[in-house]
Order: sequence, then C-alpha cells, then structure tokens
Amino acid sequence: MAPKFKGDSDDWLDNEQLGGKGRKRPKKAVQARGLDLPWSQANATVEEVFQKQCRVRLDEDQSNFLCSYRWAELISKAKTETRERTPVCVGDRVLVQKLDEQSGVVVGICSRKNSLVRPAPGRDGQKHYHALAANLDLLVIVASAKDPEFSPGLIDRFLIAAEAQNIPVLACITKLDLSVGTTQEPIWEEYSGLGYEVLGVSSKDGTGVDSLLKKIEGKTVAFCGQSGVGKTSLLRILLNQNVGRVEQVNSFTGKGRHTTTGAVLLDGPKNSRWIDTPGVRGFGLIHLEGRDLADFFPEFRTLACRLSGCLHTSESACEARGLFRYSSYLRIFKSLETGEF
Ligand SMILES: Nc1nc2c(ncn2[C@@H]2O[C@H](COP(=O)(O)OP(=O)(O)O)[C@@H](O)[C@H]2O)c(=O)[nH]1
Ligand SMILES: [Mg+2]
Ligand SMILES: [Zn+2]
Repeated sequence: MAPKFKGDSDDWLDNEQLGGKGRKRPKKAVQARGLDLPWSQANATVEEVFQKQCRVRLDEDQSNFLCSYRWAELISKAKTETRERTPVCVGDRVLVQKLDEQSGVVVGICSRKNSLVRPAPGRDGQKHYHALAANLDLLVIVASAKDPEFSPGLIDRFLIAAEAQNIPVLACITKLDLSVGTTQEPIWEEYSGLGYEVLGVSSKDGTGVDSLLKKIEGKTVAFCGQSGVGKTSLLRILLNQNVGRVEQVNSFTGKGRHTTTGAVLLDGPKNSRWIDTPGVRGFGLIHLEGRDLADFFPEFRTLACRLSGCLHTSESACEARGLFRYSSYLRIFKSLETGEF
C-alpha cells in the first residue's frame, strides 16, 4: 500500500517514521540524502511535481511512480534563504529509493546545471521562488503569430532568464497558418535581426514541425510561453500522441485533483525529454538589478551612451530610444526597480 502523509513538515520533523503506520524511515535514505549529489549517483528524473510528492522516472527500467521528498525538503529549507515552492522541480536528477511498486522517497538531489526560475508569492511574507524546470539543453520560447497576438514583452523576460542561466534559446512562432496573407513584415523578424534563432511553425498544417524536431531531438527542452499560444498542441504533433494535462486521481491522497506546479516532462524520441510548462501571464526575474538589465539586450551593447554609464531610462543623450525593444526594456527596468512583475 502506498504510504499516506497527513500533517505538515513540522510533525514530520518530530516523527521518525515514514507515513506513521509503523513503517520505519529507510536507513540508507538517511545516509545518502543530500542536495549536492554527484550526477553519477542519480537514478531518476523528476517528471512532474505535486505539493507533497513528485513523479519520477527511473533510469533503470523507465518505470514511473510517486515519491515523497520530505527529507530533501528539510535540507533545502535549512540551506536556502529564498525558499523554493517545492524542493524539486521538473527535470531534476535525483536519487530515489523505491518503497514498493508505486512509491518511493527522494533521498538526494543533484545540483542543477541550470534552471528557469521566477519569483513566487510566499505564504509567510518570505521571498519564495518557483523553478519551472531544470537541467535544460534548450529553452523554446513559444509565442503565437496571432490569437493571442504576438507580444514581445514576455519573450524578452524569458530571453533574459535563459541568458542569465546560460540556457540556449529558440523563439518558436506558432499558428503561422493564421498569418497567411499578411503582407507586412512580421515583427518577430526583429528577433532574428538581433541574432536570436527564430522558427515559425503551425500545428494545424505542419509547417516547420520537422525543422523544430531536428533542433530538439535528443535534448531536454522546456516549452514556455503564455497560455493559449499552442505549446501543448505542438507537443502533441511532435510526439504523435495525445499528451497534455489529464485530471487523474492521485493514488497517494485518493483525491481527484492534486495541486501541481504545472510542468510535465514527456519522453520523446531518442532520449528526448520535452517539458510542457503551464502558461504564464507574467514572468518575474530574480537576481537581476535594473542597472545590469542592458547587458541582456545585445543591441544595447554597442551604444555610445553606455560608456558614460547611461541606464537608458530618461537620460537626454540616450541612444536607445529608437530601438525596437526600448519600451520593453523600460517596462522591465521599472518592474525591477519596484519589485513588481
Ligand atoms: N490555427 C491554429 N490554432 C492552433 C495552433 N496550435 C494551437 N492552436 C489552437 O490554440 C489553442 C491553444 O492551444 P494549446 O496547445 O492548448 O496552447 P497552450 O496553452 O500553449 O498549451 C487551441 O484551441 C488550439 O487548437 C496552430 O498552429 N494553428
Ligand atoms: Mg498547454
Ligand atoms: Zn542610453
């Protein structure tokens, strides 16, 4: 039977038992637990995260099952100042110990190669953050040509977050079928002009899907972008199956719905790991100050005003004003200064 967790982390601290029903905490788990587990010791990848457990896939036999991560959670809380909403995120490499066919415990987490992180409101007034996905080879920033209308603001935030973590990016423009017949030069072309890789696709008529496949095959890739741009549709075409959020009964709690941070890792061809993320309306940036923002806008790097310490906000000699992303820069700058996002 799967273990049941009742109370919160406090009674866990006081309780030596795993789940209360007389099951002792496995000894090995205690010895091996840790946050900086060497990558060679991991045996599973986190595929989906719920409030008190995560689903992992075991390397050995590709089986997947739910794991608690209470021990790791305690360590992570002790170690980090800004807390994470959950101790693991999708894409994390972990060491798990199987308890039975359907359950296990996360006993160690490898340090992340990189992660896509945004600030999240904390329940207790403390700063929290929310790691959407970790250990990415590529971030695909998805925006639609139309419906919803292409808007650069969110893309710029994702570009910055990825660059801050050295994650390569690809801007994927979806629903190209909806922009057929438009004579104007599409504004996403501006991004190619800035040196970003841009690829147009349509899940409806298949345009660009093969090219996209070539770029993501064999990699751990997160698809991010606002809700409704077509991330899940695209993954369904790429995987040729009906993936996507299915409301399922949680075998641990028996409840029909489980709280989830939203991202799901899907297995693709040739060891591909593709992560569908929930649509976000906004994406706050962490560990970044206004005065460093221009470093993340390559077109600002060569401006002469930069040499005199211009912040490109209201300086009279500023040369950034005519640039395509100037208004986006200003909005992000202001949000960094005010702490709002
Ligand atoms: N015309 C057109 N509609 C699309 C395309 N891709 C997705 N859609 C539609 O856009 C809506 C949102 O798609 P979904 O995949 O759920 O977006 P997500 O929220 O980003 O995962 C759905 O109604 C889809 O049918 C496309 O390439 N062309
Ligand atoms: Mg979706
Ligand atoms: Zn300037």
